[in-house]
This record gives sequence, structure tokens and C-alpha cells, in this order.
Amino acid sequence: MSDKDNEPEKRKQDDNKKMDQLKKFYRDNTDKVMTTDEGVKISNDENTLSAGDRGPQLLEDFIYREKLTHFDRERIPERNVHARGYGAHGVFECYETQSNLTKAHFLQKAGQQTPVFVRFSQVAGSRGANETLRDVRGFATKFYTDEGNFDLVGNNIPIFFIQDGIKFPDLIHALKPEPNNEIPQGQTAHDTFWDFIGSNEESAAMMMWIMSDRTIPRSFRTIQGFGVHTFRLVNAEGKSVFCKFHWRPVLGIHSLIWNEAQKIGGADPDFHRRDLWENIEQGFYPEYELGVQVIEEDQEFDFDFDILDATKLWPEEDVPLQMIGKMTLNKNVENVFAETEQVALHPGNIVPGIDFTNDPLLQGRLFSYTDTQIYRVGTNFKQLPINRPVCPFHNNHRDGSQRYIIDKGQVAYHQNYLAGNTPYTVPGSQGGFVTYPSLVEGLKVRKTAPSFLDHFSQARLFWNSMTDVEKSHILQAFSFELGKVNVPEVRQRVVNLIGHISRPLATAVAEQVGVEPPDGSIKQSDVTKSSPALSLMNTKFLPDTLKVAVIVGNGYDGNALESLLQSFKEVELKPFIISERLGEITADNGDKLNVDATFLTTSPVLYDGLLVVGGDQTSDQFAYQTGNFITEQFNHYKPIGGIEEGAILIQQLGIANRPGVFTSPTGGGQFTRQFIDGMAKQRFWDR
Ligand code: HDE
Repeated sequence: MSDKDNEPEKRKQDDNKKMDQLKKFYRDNTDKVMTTDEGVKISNDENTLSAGDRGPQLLEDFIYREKLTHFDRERIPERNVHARGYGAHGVFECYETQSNLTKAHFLQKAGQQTPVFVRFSQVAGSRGANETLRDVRGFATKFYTDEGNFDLVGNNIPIFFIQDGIKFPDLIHALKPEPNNEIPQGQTAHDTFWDFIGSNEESAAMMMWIMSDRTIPRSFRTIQGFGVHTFRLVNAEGKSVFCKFHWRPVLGIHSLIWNEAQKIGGADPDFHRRDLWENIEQGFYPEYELGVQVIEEDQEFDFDFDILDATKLWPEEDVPLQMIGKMTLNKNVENVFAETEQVALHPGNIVPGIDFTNDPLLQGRLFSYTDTQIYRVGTNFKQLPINRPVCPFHNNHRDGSQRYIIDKGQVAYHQNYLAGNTPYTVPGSQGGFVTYPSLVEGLKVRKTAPSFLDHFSQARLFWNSMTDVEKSHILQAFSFELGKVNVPEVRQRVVNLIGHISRPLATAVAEQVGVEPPDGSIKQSDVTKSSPALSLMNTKFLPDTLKVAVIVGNGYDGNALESLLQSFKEVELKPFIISERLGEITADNGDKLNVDATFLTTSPVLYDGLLVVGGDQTSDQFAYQTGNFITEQFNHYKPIGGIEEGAILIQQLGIANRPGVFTSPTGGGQFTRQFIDGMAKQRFWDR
């Protein structure tokens, strides 16, 4: 984590090729005269030109016409999936040369830096959706390399629902709000989604992942990212390996719990973007390591799944993850529309040293992204500042709506004499992209490969890898989601599908949603293997940047709190002072403290832990509101600390001896340590 006051770190924000390029397009309107888009200074921007004080308005008013016509066209179509998203700039740094694997320029030297732009998103919701809905999160990165843009357009889940892109519109039509009433927004808990799942066995493994806590992340800063598909890496000698890309968050992978996620949706529908924006503004730069899993060409068929099947992961225990670099997000955008909304990410954007495989889902994506971007942003979307590469780019593409590069000269075709046949192509030895010559043979067919037909082994592997707590959350998730499905037969079909993965789970879900357990003809997968890397309980637990609600009232113990806040700062825990009203509160020693939020303007679900300090001049209402905070934090398994009057309030609720609840009459060293360790642990499931 970067230090807030670390100036060199902060300066790095603007110091890369992409930012230099973008800065040329910034416009600062402060202290400037207002003009029309044609540059004419404006004398009055509040009244339309009218015929007399009370008369009709005049069509000749070019100022009014320009303002309104522009406003009328401000919106562009939202992305048909991943519409709600949030982006940031950063830098990727290579740990050491990967030249044995790839000739990709940005992976050749230790310490080599490449500017990046990342857009996180949720799949189902429209642009205004609440951000803590249960959903897959997109994790899409544009690397502005010296040899062109490489986009890693991934998700926070390593597999996908379907095996062939032709089914994508069906999946999304089922997932989106139902077309007859446009309900529900951004959620999978409805009939058509579960009808699709129950009718498509290939979605079984993904079904398990989306019912896990992965789909209710705590923060964009605590999600993993996966390229999902099998790509190729190709080195300078032309040797190729199969590869999967992973992002791993330095803070560990952390999630919300369902009840909390639902309440946050009301308390702060912008929860994830606010978290990302605030942390970057404060200099707490989110970091993610990039890792690759590699399978040699001659090992392609050594696995009990097809490595081209996007509904399968490569267990890390079988194919280890090698960390090759780190990304730091260190700058918020200047303008969300110009940058985040207009960015066009595309899995087809690759650079020499990276190539595609025959993964049919990847192949399907290669078509769709450019197509939708031309529709959504326009023919010349690649010329927009956020999308253009940082290396030179020249070709014979011309014209089209809103083109603003002015290509000089009379020639716009290849094979010419007039311009010395420029722009010219170069062979692979000089950086020209050469497709890896993989062997392809076979009949033209429309069918699923037989090697893609095992749908349950990895669903079972995932289930086997979960701890009891995670399993109970999956059961609750199924019970909620299917509980919202109106047609019993749809619920039954999903329960039957779960029966192939775990009969006890299917039986428990059936009981919750009022249908029959799977009948005896349905066989549960006999896979016994597990992959510990898949459990969120095996991630890292750090106190850094966690939010502590600190409830304080007038007459609080000034010395005790001062010392606690100092200790929080040292481990980058972020305290938020909560009290009855905004303004200042006064300690017993005369110290003053500024209140960040009141019981009315905030909510316990927005904090990772709670410290109750209280004060000896507080009201009954204060005690009542504090009690609500404590109960909610307790029910969500979060750490709770109390000193002075706060300790008494906690004792009165009868929870002082429960796991993760720390009290002390006066605070002090041991209490501070216990509380900070408790914060790092984040949840006390044994409560
Ligand atoms: Fe996408 N997907 N997708 N997708 N996807 C889009 O492209 C599509 C898939 C992903 O922040 C769209 O520009 C098809 C897998 C992300 O701008 C669209 C198929 C994965 C984003 C599209 C898939 C993703 C998108 C909508 C099946 C994880 C947001 C707007 C073959 C590896 C990128 C747009 C951003 C966006 C199509 C499957 C991730 C319609 C046809 C698998 C993160 O083109």
C-alpha cells in the first residue's frame, strides 16, 4: 500500500506516456469566458431570446439551440452487458523478463512499466444499478504497450456459463430483467435466469461460483481477475505455450455477506465506485499481481478436461500460478464519460507474443466487441483519447462518422507507387504481428466437442473446496434465488441439476424452496478432489484500509481515543467518527473531534468494524442508536471494540464475551492490539 504522504509515489500518477497523451485533450474551464462551441463569447446564458418580456421565444437564438441540441444527445447507448462500471488509470510493472514464454514487449525487462486503464463492472445491471447486487464482476484492463494495446477483458470468476458464443444472447436475455415487465433490475433471482440455468447443464460449475460469496465482493480492490479463456504465449523463437491470466489483489479476496450486501444497496448504491475513488484520491492505491498458468503444447491432452473449454479452470495445485508483475491503480479519471464510458475494451486486442486459441467462447467474443463498440461509440471510436495507443499508428483507414485525425496526402491504399508504398508492413522479425501457425483440420460441423461434455466434475471440485461457512452461504444463496422463482417446475429443474453436484445440497435447497429432492436416477459426481486455492478462507487478511466506525459522544476519554487513532493510522485502518450530529464534539480533556457522519447519514453496514467509545455526556437516544450499530455489526460477524462508556453498552447487550468482541474499561496497549488483529481477521464466523 502506498503511503498517503509519499510524494514521489503521488507524482507517478501523471508520469507516463498515456497520461502525457491524455493531458493534451484536457480542458480546464476555470476562470475562462463562456463561449459557444464556435467560440463566440456569451453575454447571457440564463434567458432565451424572446419577443418581448412575456412573448414567444425566437428560433434565431443560436445560443439556446446549441445548448439544447447538445444536451438532447448527451447519452450514448449503454453497454448491453457490463453497463455499470467504474474505471481508473494505473501502471503495470514487470517483475522479471518473461522472454522464455513470450516476446510481448511489456514483459521483457524487470521493472519495465506500462500504463494501464482498468474498468470494473457488473454484468446484469443497467448504468444506474445498485452496486452490491449479486453478480459477476468484470475486470477489464487495457495495457498501453509500446507495441500497441493489449486488452485483458476478464471477470472475477475463472470460468463462464456457456461454451460457445452463439448462446450468449440467450444467456443475457434470460439474465436481464424480464421483457414483459422489466423486473428485476440487475439480479439473477427470477424465473427466466433459473430457467436458462436449469435447461443448460454446461452452466453447472458457473452456477456454483455465482452462488458463492465471490459475487458479492467487499470492494473492487479485493476481487481476483481472470482472463477466463486459454490464450497462447509465443516467444521470439516462435515457441508457443497455452496460458491463463490471473489478477490477484494484494489486499486479499474479500466479500460481503448477503444480508449486508442488500442493505448497502439502500445505504449507498455507489458503494464500490465510492470505495475505489476514495482510496485512489487518498493515495491508498489498489494493487494486483498478474500471474500466468502455463501448459506446454505437448501437454494439451494431459488433463481430465479440455483446456479450450471456458467452463473449466486449471486447478492451481496442478498448474501453478507464476506471478509476473504488479499493477497499481494510482489515478482517477478526470471525466467519467470521456474515459470510462467511452473506453472500448476488446479481448481481440492483442500484441505480438500473445495469440488466441480455438477456445470457442473466445472466438465468439472476437466478433462481438468491435461490433458493439461501433454501434455504441461510433466508427472512429479507436481515435478517442482513451482508446488510442501510445505508440505510433498509421494505416489507410479513412473517413467515417466523427473522424478527427487529419490524414495528409493523396494516397490511401496499399501497394502504391505514389507514396513509396507507405505506410509499409514489416515482417515478424521487425515487430509485425504474425499469427501463430497452429495446425487446423477437420470437417465443418455445428456441434459441441465430445471433450466438452463433462459438466459436473469441476462443479463438484468447487463444492469440495468450500469450507462449512462458505457452503452454508451457497445454500442460503440458492434458497434466496430459487425462493424468488415463481414457477415450481423451474425450481425443481435447478434442484435436479444441483443433485449432480451434491445430493445433500440439493436436498437442503429443495426443502427451503418447497420442491422434491432429486430422484434416484440423478447421480452425484464422484469427484473427491478439492482445490484449496478456491476457498476465500485461504486468502490474506490485512487491516490496511478497512473502515472502522468510531462512535463518540461529548465527554469522551480524549487521551484513550487519541492513542487508539494513532495506532489505527500506523496500520492504515481508516476511522470514521460517528455521533448524533455534525460539527465538533468535546473530550473530557478539552480535545475537539470533527464528526464525519451521524446516525442518520450513515449506516453500520458501510463499515468493516466498530469501536464504541461513547462519552459521559450523551443522551438515551445516543445509547439506543449505538445499540443498533452494535447489533448490526454483531449479526454480520464483524469485529466490535468498546472502551469506557462503550464497553458498558456492549456488556449491557450481553455479547461482551463472544468471539470478536473486545472490551476494556480504559483502552490501552493490549486492547489496541486485540482490536487491530480482530479488524484484520474481518469476520468472526464462530460467533
Ligand atoms: Fe463480454 N461483452 N461477452 N464477456 N464482457 C461485453 O462489449 C460477449 C464474456 C466482459 O468494461 C460487450 O463493449 C460475448 C466472457 C467484460 O467495457 C459485448 C460473449 C467474459 C466486459 C460482450 C462474452 C466477458 C464485457 C458489451 C460470449 C470474461 C465489459 C459492451 C462469447 C472473460 C468491458 C462491450 C468494459 C463486455 C460480448 C463473454 C467479460 C456485448 C458475445 C467469457 C469485463 O460485446
